[in-house]
Amino acid sequence: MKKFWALFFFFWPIVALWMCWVAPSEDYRWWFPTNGPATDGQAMSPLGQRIDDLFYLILGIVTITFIGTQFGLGYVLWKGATKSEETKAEFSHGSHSLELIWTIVPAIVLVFIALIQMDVWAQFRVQAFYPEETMKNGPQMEVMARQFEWRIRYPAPGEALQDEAQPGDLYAVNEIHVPTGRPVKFNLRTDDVQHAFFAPQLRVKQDAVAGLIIPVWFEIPKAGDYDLVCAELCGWGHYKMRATIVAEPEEKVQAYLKQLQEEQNFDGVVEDEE
Ligand SMILES: [Cu+2]
Repeated sequence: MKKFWALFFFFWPIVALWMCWVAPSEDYRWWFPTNGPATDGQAMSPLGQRIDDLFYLILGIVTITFIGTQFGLGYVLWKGATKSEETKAEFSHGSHSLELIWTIVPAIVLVFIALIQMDVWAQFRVQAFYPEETMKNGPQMEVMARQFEWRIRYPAPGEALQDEAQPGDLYAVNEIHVPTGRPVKFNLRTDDVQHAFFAPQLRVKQDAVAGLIIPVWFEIPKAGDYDLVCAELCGWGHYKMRATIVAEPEEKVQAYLKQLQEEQNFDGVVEDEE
């Protein structure tokens, strides 16, 4: 029975190794969302791919640590299990050098992770590091989260987006049209409680906080429909806060905005054809 427990703790690192090996493989892709145009679980934005790389790096570090500690535990158990009944127990006051090692090594690993993710973090969250294009073009639209939908406000074609609603603004609900192949910046706001903008395939997640206008950006190289959901439990209709991000060539976005403008300006009067 003693040996069983030693083997038991040897067994789990092997399972962990196997899981970390197969999880990212194309057959499984357990870690990441697989719906949308990408069915293979790949991030659909360049920055998202870098976030995934960080995830896998940390997964690797955690796996190695887990295997190390489990084997250490297994070794000690096995040693204890194979000792004869007569062997007396040894009492130890610990090892100073061991304690130093398992303090310094994790500290180095944590500092390493902190440093290596800084660049991605800055690009994702710090405005000064956003792609230059997003600074030049300004926000393309406002995404207003409210119980329980996403309201999109575009400036009138040719105009710049203002924080306050303008008479010529164009509105849409639960559908965002963005051009492919270049960074798109928008202002995220909430009309009531806290919500969170979550586009899983793009690896973009940002809280919408009452009173704040938060600039967010992403880039989608491949045309297609991407999911947008609310990732903050915001009330009974939280589950209904689903929208689509339609990534398409610039001309199509312009055509969509033009159509939106026509629909919005339509006064209900149809000219008689006679
Ligand atoms: Cu919500």
